Amino acid sequence: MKKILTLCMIHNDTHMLLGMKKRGFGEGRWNGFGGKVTDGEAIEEATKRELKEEAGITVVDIDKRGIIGFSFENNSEMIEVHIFSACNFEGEPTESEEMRPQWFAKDEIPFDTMWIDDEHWIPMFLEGKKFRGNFHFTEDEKSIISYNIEEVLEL
Ligand code: 8OG
Repeated sequence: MKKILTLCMIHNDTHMLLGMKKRGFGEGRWNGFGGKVTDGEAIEEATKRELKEEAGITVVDIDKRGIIGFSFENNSEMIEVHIFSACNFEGEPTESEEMRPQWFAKDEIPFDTMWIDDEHWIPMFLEGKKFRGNFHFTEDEKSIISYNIEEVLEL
């Protein structure tokens, strides 16, 4: 079974907006904003909905930048995360039950407190590249067993 998730990285020339995940999957880590695509919902629509729910902001233009598949040891479920970039938004980033937003300088991204795969693709993201990859994690989500990530021209 494959679950589709969204992830939107909000950024400007110098900074990136991340949220501290307060509960659930990925709790205690800084991340972009996103979540599950619900039945009948387009992926882009879900991306915008999650930004509104988790950070209180509205985006109009989003640009798809990556697709990464995640799998975990002893778990048959596959996760496919569709990663978007957005530079303009309306509203003030606001803490929600799920996320506490904070701006980080692009050269001070807190990789130590993020999903460990992020250091493999966020640099490509910041260089403006599109990418596709897969990561296979240990059951405790703390180590990567194997991975591949490559730049692509089209998604
Ligand atoms: O609905 P929920 O909050 O559980 O969605 C999980 C969010 O976490 C969703 O935005 C996708 C994102 N996510 C993963 N795995 C990883 C990962 O390895 N790295 C990053 N940066 N985000 C991830 O599900």
